[in-house]
Amino acid sequence: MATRKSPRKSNVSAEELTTYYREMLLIRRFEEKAGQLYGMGLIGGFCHLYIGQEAVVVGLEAAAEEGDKRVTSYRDHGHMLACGMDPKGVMAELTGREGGYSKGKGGSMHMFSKEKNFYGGHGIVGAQVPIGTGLAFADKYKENGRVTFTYFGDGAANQGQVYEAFNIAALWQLPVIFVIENNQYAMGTAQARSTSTKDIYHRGEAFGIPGEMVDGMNVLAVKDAGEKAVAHCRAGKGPYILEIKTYRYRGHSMSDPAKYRTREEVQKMREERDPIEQVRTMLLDGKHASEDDLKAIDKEIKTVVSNAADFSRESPEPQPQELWTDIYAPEIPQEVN
Ligand SMILES: Cc1ncc(C[n+]2csc(CCOP(=O)(O)OP(=O)(O)O)c2C)c(N)n1
Ligand SMILES: [Mg+2]
Repeated sequence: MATRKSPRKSNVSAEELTTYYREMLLIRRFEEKAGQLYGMGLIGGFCHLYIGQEAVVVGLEAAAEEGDKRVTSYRDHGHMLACGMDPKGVMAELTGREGGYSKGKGGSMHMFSKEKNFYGGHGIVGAQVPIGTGLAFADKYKENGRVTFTYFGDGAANQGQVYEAFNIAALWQLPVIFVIENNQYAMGTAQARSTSTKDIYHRGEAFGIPGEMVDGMNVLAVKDAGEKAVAHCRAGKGPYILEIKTYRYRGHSMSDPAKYRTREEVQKMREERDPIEQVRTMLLDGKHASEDDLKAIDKEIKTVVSNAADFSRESPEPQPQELWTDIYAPEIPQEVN
């Protein structure tokens, strides 16, 4: 199957394009700010930025409906923002403050929102794949028509538990979309050094799971593919695999010497394939927006991000007695919403 290079353009409204522009820009600016706060020593622990990959979550969220679920790895800030979580709560969690989504006790890799059906944030590579499959099992059991987006990386795709999850998802025809965010590197290891095949989307064939490859730098291509996968799952046909080819501009985490690729490689991707620039060009060329309109959006996003950063510095640190809370569930939940 070929990469989707020329998604439909004709029936995309100016409003829709502007929404994607705004959502991707929010992630980009938020991550840049997180990088700055990390540099200032305000964020402790690990911090994995999503810069470059914005079209993946924004495109897939455009294909999702209310009540659908998502779960991902440690590179999770973009997923949270794209599903509508509050930038203030996310940033305050990064700085370990009370106003954070996990009350400042989880940090970058461990945030959740029941309200937005965001099930983490997981630091163990691949751990979220069986979890996402389990969420889909609950939905199938309850016959509620919901779909779970289970995101993982190209590196994680080589893990055994992924294939155990594929097997059970196919056997029970679970409504789960396995989203492989192939950013071409697993820490410092290029895909070609770790993975026996160039493409990964066909890894479900042995289980009867259809898969397709998607241009992850093009938000419209991602949305199209997402809609197809969602329709497949909602029709009760079981799981679907999307291998979304993308690229991260920053290091694996904030402490990455970046010796495994050249500056030129990153620069080329930024100049030729940037997902935000692509939408910007579509908006301007199609006369859907003027330079001034886009400047106004940039300004608005800047304010949202700077308010989030202010909140993340002003919110107090958690009280010491918080060490003893949120450890065990007070009761075993009988009903999962
Ligand atoms: C089970 C396990 N093994 C190793 C690690 C260390 N580790 C953290 S991220 C990572 C690479 C994963 O790469 P990929 O799945 O491609 O995701 P990306 O970071 O590119 O988003 C590794 C090996 C870990 N966290 N968990
Ligand atoms: Mg990767």
